[in-house]
Amino acid sequence: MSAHSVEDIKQQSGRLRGTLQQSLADQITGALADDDQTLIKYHGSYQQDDRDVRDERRRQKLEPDVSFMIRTRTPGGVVTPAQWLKLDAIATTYAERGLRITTRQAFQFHGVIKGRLKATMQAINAALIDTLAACGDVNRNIAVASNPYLSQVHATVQAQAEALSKHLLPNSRAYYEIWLDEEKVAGSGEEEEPIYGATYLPRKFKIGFAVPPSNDVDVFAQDLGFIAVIGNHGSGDDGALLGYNVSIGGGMGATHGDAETYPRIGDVIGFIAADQVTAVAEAVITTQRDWGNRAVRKRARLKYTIDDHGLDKVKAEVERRSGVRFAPARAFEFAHNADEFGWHQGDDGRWHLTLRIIAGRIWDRDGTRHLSGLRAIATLLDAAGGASEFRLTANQNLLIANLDDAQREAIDALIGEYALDTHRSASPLRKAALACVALPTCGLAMAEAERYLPAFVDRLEARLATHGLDGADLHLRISGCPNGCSRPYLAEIALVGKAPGRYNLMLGADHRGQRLNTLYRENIDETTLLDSLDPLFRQYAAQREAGERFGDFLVRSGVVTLESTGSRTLPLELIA
Ligand code: SRM
Ligand code: SF4
Repeated sequence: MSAHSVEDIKQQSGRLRGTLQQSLADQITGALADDDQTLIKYHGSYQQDDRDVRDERRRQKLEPDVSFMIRTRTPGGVVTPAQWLKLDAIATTYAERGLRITTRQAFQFHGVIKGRLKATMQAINAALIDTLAACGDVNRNIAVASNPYLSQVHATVQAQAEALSKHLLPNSRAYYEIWLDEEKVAGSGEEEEPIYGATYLPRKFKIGFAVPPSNDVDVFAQDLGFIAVIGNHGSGDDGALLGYNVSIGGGMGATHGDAETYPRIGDVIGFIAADQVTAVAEAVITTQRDWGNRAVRKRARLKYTIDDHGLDKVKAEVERRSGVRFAPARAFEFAHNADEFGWHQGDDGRWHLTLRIIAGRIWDRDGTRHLSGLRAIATLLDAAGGASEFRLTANQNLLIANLDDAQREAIDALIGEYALDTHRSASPLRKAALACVALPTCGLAMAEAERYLPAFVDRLEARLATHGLDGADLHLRISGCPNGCSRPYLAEIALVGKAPGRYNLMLGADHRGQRLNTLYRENIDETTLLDSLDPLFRQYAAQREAGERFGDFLVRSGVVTLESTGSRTLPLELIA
């Protein structure tokens, strides 16, 4: 990789241009020049290589099998049926691993070769979707509570998130010049970046909007979280959006064996009116821009800025910059951080279906025809016109929203025909489980995650069954390394990759995304994983209280202690 620091690369990039044009034109290699590998992230793409063949190619003295991952910027993960069809065509034409729904409601395409990168980007933009700032040290795709049609509040929150996402885009025209052939005008490379400045943020930045009682976006894993506060029954403002509780300093990433890095849940710092969201977001971002650690990248996230400077000081600075004074936080209650599957009806009588997509991967492979099935559904909805939508969830699932009675019937038939009915047939454990991408595309993976999930769930289900826990609703998350892309530290049971076939077993988070789990066993293989869980399942089956969740049981029974990793719950007065 590059000899230059990321800070230098950003500074000298001419507002994210670097030598990307030249790198793309260079036909001698399938890779980009070193510094451009950093810069392309801001355009929504990563250079990767196929790790399944990496060693073999090295032995044969061949260049790594390089290709690119492309990630969309789709706030709240909303696309129309027509856009779905275009994304499907792009996946089929240019990529290798179908469509992948991410844990932040984006689409990823894997395996795009350099020579087809520009055409792929153009096709994505022709679908009226962009990839700008989907990666890099900027605000990333904004996560939003999944169903905008359940109530007017959901729709308002979605609209606000979309506007904020746009507002926080980099100002540079580099993206449009490089990918969309926009003419370069005088002064290009020096555009004003009022929010980011010349060196952008010290690190990635993530925002999520939650609408209680669902915490499907895991709002406390976000650098900046907005928790919608809705008028109570009988208060005179029933169902109206009153404003947001604001949470800052969440983050998952850590490095094995390095106590300087850790997952952290956000702190709720107060309540703001809905029209103060932009001012507060900008103030949090610019505070992090100016106060974040630019010398040590692994300590550069907002969570460390807060721990280094103190929460009160950061909050006061945000108030100063935004001109917004935080009111005391309002009570709130999250019921869960998973998705609710199947059909639901909104306030207005329209229908919404949440489908289970295992680890977010949609393709036709190994006998499945999920890509074809969703194509058939999108074709049907597109032909019907109307306002139906596809919506990705932050739990890697898919919502088909805003349907009438007849469409519901037609879709049900297609769901059956293409075996897209995992939401009906799978156990609660399988339905709620998350796994990050990991091997073979992720350059940082230490162990399998997405590819391992189905087999591990099979084995876990078998163990649960021996204790009569077949239907137990447990939240399992697997990450191939401690970076935590499946937000494993918020799972009741988590496997965090340590080496091929070996994981750290983390236990004891709650099911609402409000409590971190803790390390239970380190660096163990599958047999030891299952053997470690077995006695806990036995104990849980025998001693749990009515309705008690596994994570809560482990804490109550003292199997895991919150102190052991400095995990903490939210202040009780904030929970209704
Ligand atoms: Fe992530 C890096 C995939 C959500 C924390 N993440 C990566 C990279 C780009 C690997 C790399 O840097 O070379 C992975 C690409 C794998 C591949 O082949 O596709 C990757 N992250 C993903 C996705 C696709 C996981 C998934 O299975 O869905 C998610 C894409 C989200 C999106 O659409 O924007 C994804 N990543 C997350 C989340 C969850 C979230 O945002 O809610 C986290 C934890 C929250 C957080 O940021 O703290 C997360 N990813 C990281 C980190 C650790 C950051 C840190 O502060 O230490 C890295 C490594 C890094 O940044 O250096 C990373
Ligand atoms: Fe890759 Fe690690 Fe993220 Fe999984 S958690 S996608 S292995 S960086």
